Amino acid sequence: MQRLGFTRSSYLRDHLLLTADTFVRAPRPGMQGATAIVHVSPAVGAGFTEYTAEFEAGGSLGPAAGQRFLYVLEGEIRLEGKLLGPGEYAYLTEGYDLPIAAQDRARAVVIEKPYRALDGVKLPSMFVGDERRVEEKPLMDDRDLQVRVLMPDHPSFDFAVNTMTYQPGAALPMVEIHVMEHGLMMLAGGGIYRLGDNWYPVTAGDFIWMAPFCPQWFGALGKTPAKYLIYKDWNR
Ligand code: UGY
Ligand code: MN
Repeated sequence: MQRLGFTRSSYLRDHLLLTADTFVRAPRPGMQGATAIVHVSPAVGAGFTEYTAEFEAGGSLGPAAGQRFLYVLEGEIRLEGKLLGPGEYAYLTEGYDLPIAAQDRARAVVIEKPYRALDGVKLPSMFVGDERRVEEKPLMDDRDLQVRVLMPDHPSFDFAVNTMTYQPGAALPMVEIHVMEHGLMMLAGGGIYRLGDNWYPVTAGDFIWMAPFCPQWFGALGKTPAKYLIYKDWNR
């Protein structure tokens, strides 16, 4: 559809909103039968890379730029003989080089980050998980805003990935301003995201990057819950 130059996508110094109409697909080195929509990378000053990988049947990923976290959106991904379906995820250590391939067509969010070791702290190990088995915890006692922490709470890990689910009308209790940066994929529903001094309508399929100290707030709108997958640098 001709949109006469209009888009909700926006790129400012401390945040980036990318909507599906502006996605550009290109393979990452080593991908076979797969392509990537790179949402954020060190090219904008981020400390990590996040992309959506779109696989054809049998398609596979190439080597990672550091550690890798993979969250399946659609279809099934095979890894070490296990099949990961929607809501399942894997954390892979730096240098992990076993095949990661799709059964049929599939889509996954992939986060890659060079590892920052801490003196005296043991290196992390790879693991797989299932979001549905992770206990929900209310954010600051708000039962309408539930958080699931997908990575172990241990200093070996230098980043965190959570899902946050907002009932319609639920909102972050404060405007957050913090040193951590975020990569955020809207998985369901929508609402209004405040980023810096701008308020954006956002919906499932949108991606947001927030630089360190970017003022941020979200309120869920509509009749179904809003949910996002959110990365932050952590423990360093
Ligand atoms: O974990 C976080 O910093 C989270 N509450 N931020 C956000 O949802 N924008
Ligand atoms: Mn935050």
